[in-house]
Amino acid sequence: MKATAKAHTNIALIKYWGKRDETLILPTNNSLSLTLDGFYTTTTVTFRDDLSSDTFFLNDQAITGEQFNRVSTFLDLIRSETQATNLYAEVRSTNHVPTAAGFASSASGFAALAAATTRALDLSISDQDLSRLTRQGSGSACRSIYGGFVEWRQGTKPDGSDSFAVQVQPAEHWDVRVAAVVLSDTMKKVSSREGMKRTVNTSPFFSGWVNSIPYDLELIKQGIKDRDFEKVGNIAEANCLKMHATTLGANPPFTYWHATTLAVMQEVQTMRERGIPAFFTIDAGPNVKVLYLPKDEATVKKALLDIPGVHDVIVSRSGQGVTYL
Ligand code: 2P0
Repeated sequence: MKATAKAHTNIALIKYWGKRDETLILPTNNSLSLTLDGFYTTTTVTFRDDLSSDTFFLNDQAITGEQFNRVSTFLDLIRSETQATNLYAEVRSTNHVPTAAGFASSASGFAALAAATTRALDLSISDQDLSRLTRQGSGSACRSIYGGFVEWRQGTKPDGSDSFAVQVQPAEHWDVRVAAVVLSDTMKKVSSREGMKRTVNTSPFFSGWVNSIPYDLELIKQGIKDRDFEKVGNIAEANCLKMHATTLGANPPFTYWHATTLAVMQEVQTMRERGIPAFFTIDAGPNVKVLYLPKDEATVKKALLDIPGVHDVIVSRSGQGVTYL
């Protein structure tokens, strides 16, 4: 009863920002992401009859507290939903997601955990069911089951049975690159869970955000299909700005941006004025991700590294979905 799975993280081009059910992790809007091959987690799950509780090791360190509880609660969910075992498990994960890069390692982490756990229990489960299950560990993780461009359909049912991700286009469809711009000062004050909740509950801009999603989603999917980089980049950048605008309307208001975040955003816009198609997107933290095409890689990387306050730039191609090792 042992299996190992590998899952990549993903970057949202249409953001998931807001829950309608916090326990089941059901979102208020559809979202769309690109899976990234540069950042991933491998996880081995072993169910053992000599354990009196679950154990979790991350990069060979024993983990306790909130991080452990999220893993153990997720295993409880699989045990109770599938009735496949009542044994406890040893979970060993290795994160190849530099924490400083500002990617939520929870996306690759929960996707790899769900895949390894269901495989260790020998459950035959469709990708859709795996995505639905993974969603309950961390929302954005349900998109990491698949490679390439992926849409998480929010669904309408209260039990969440129709809330899961589907692949829009495989990684091979289009070679789009993403540069993760790592800032020197990356302290994050508001977690994405708390930030989303506060925005849903208090921001008068939240309804505007939600109402704008169907249009953005339709256009970006057409742009991806047509490999129209200007279209996809412009929609992704505008969608990110709308998400971040909702936080300024929250009570108390907050922003994830630092001074260097703005400097990177301005440099990306300057690159465009110089004829280099590059577009930014930002998650629930100060780091910036920049979308660009392969021919511009050297230019984009150099321009970003030259910005004062930028610590590193890590580039990635589009990646594959979950695999088993
Ligand atoms: C996203 N983010 O679509 C958005 C954009 C952050 C900004 O998904 O509470 O770690 O575990 O469902 O998935 C971060 O939130 O939150 C996120 P939970 P998650 O990628």
